[in-house]
Amino acid sequence: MTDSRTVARRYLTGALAAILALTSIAAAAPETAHADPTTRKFTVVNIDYEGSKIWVPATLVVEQGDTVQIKLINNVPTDPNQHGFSIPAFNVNAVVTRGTPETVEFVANKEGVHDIACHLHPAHVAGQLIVLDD
Ligand SMILES: [Cu+2]
Repeated sequence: MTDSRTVARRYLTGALAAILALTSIAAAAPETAHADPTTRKFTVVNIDYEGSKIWVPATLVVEQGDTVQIKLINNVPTDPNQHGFSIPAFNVNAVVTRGTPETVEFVANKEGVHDIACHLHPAHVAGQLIVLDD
């Protein structure tokens, strides 16, 4: 005969076994919430929009720890023939001459929203590098 305490003990033992089983499944499952660091490649072009210069795309999104490779193309036909691509947070300071693409590479090891600007002509429309917390 089983009294209520025995039933309760059996129930709790079963529940504990289920929790342990679920925990071990969770521990064995591959991590999906955070991607492994990878190399993110972008091509960004300088354009002239009604007299304003802007690097397009203006917003780049990566995850913390990623290696970021950005090919920079300046084919704006008007002078000056050089524009800057600067991300001060990562000491990126490229000068891109019309017709001569440049590539910058760095590790995005600081999360947050970081300014992108032309350090030669501060009147440009600025952009952002968004580094997501990993
Ligand atoms: Cu410029």
